[in-house]
Amino acid sequence: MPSLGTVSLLDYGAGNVRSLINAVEKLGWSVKKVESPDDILKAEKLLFPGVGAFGYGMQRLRSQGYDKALLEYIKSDRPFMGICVGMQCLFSDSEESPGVPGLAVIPASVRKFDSKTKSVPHMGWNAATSIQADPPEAAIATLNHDGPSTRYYFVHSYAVPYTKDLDDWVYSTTTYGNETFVSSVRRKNIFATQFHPEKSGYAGLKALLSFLTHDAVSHSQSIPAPPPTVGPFRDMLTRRVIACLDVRTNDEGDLVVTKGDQYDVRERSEDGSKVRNLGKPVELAKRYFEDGADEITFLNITSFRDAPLKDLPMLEVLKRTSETVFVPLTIGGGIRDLKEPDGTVVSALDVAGEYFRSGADKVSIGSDAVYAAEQYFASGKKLTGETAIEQIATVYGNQAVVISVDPRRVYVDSPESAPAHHVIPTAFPGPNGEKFCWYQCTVKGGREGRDFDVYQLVTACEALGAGEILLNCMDKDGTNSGYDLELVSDVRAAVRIPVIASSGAGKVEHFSTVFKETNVEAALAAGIFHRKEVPLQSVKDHLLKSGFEVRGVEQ
Ligand code: 1PR
Repeated sequence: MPSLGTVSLLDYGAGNVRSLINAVEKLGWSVKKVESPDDILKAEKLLFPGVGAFGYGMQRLRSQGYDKALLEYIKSDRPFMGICVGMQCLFSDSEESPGVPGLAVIPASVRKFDSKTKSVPHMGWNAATSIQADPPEAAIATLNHDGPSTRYYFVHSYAVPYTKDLDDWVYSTTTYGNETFVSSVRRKNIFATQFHPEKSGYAGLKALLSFLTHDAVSHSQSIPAPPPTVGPFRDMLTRRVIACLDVRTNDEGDLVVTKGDQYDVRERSEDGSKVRNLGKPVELAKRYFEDGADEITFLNITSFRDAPLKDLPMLEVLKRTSETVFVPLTIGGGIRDLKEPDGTVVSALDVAGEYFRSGADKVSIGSDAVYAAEQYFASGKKLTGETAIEQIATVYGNQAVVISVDPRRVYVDSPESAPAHHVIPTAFPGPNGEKFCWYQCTVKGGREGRDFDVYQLVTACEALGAGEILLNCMDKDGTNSGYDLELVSDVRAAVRIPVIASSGAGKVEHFSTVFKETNVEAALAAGIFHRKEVPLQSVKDHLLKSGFEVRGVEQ
C-alpha cells in the first residue's frame, strides 16, 4: 500500500518508540527519524514522544541542539504533536528536575502527584474530558469520544495541575484521586497528550490518525473560546484486567504459551509429562488485545537458563506482537546480567534496553529483584545505584520496572515463631491448625525458596525505584479458587506503587472481590483466558455491573 504521507519522529533514544512507529505505519503513514536539528527544520509534521525523566529529556534535546530547532519549527506553524514527556517539555519547568528549564511554550509548571492518598505513578486507563468545543473548521487534531467508556492509557508520576488560566491551551482534563490535571493541550499547530495514544487501543489510534490527517489548520486562528468548564471532575481511572502468557519452549522445540498448576507446567498424563501447549504467543496476544485486555504480560518462564542476547526468543515475539497490539506490553523472565557464550557479560540494563527497543513498555524482574532486595537489607538499606532495578528505572523511568513476586505461604503458630519475618494472621489455618503465616520469596520460577519475605521484598524494591508489583502466589496459581486476598491486602498496604493481583482467578466474581477487598489497581489471569473458560469481555461486563470503572472495547 502506498504511504499516505510522512511524519518525522523525534526520538532521543530512551524507551519504546517502536509501538509509536508501528501505530503510525498501521495507519498507512511512514516515519522518518530525526537525526539532526536540520531534520526538524525541514519536517512537515513532527511527532515527539518524550520518554524518561523531564530533565533527561530536556538535556538530550539541548545537547543535540534540538531545543532551538523545535522552537523554530513550532513558531513556523507546522503541525507538532507531543506525547507524555514530549508534552511536558512544552511547559516552563518540572518538579521532577528542579532548575532545568523546559521549552516554555506554555507558562505553567509540571508537578508531582500527591501519593498520600493514592498510588503513584498514575498508571492505567482514564478518561480525557474535553473542555474545548470542537471547532467546525479543522483543528490540529481531535479526540474521539465514542462514548462514556472511552479511555486512554496513562503512565506518569508528574502532571500539570489544571487551572482555568490555562484554558487557552487545555483541550482535555483528567482526574486522578483528588487532583485534576491537563491531559491534552491543543492550540493552533500544537497538539500534545499526557497519555500514550499508541498504547490506547483503537481510541488512541483514532487520536493519532486525526493528527496525521488534519492538516487544514487555520493558522491565523486559534481554537474558538472554550465553553465554561464543568465540574466537579470525576476520577475515571479504570481497574485494569491483564492477560498473562507464560511462554517457554516445549519438548518439540516450539515456543508455546503454557500454564502451570502451582507452577508445574507439565501435563499429568499416562504417556509421560509433556509441557502443556495452549497456543502461540503472538496469536494469543492479538486475540486478547481484540477481546479488550488492558495490558498483556509475557513471562519467559525458563529464562534462568543462559542464552545469547541475540537469540532471546522473546525479542521476536515482542516485535511481532507490537505490530498488532496497541496496549502496554510487559516482558518478564531473564532480566538480569547475561553471560554470552564467549564469556562477555551483558548488563541487565542492556538486556532491558533490547526488550524496550523490540516493543516492550515495561520489564518485570523476578529472581534478580529478590537478590537485590536481600542486598539492600544486608547493607543497612543503602542505595548503590548498581542494581538492575535502579539502573533501568533511571534510564527508562520507574514505571518501566515491574517486580514479579513468586511467593509461597509458610504457616507458623505465632508471630514469635518467625521473628525475622512479617507474619500475618490467617483465616485459613494451616495443616496443623496454625493461625499465622508469612510469605516466602522464591527465585528461579519457584524452584528455590529464600529466607526472605514478601513484605521485605516489595518495600525494598519500592525504595530501589520499582514502579509496580506483579504479585503472583504459588499456592493459588492455576487453582481457579480466587486470589489470595490476605496476601494481596498485605502487599497493597505495604507500598504506594500500583499492585497487580495474580494467581487463582477462576470466575468473574474473583475479579470484583479482589478489587473490592484489597483495592488493587489491576488483576491478572492466565488459565481461564487460555482455556476459554471465562471470556475477557465477561470480566469487564461483570466489573461494570459491580460498580467499577472499566475500559470498554472500541473497534
Ligand atoms: O526470575 O526474573 O527470570 O523471572 C521469571 C518469571 O517467570 C517470573 O515472573 C515468574 O513468575 C515466572 N515463572 C517462572 N516459572 C513459572 C512457572 O509457572 N513454572 N510463571 C513462572 C509464573 C505465574 C503467573 C500466572 C499467574 C496466573 N506463573 O504468571 O500467569 O499465576 O495464573 P492463573 O490465572 O492461571 O492462576 P526471572
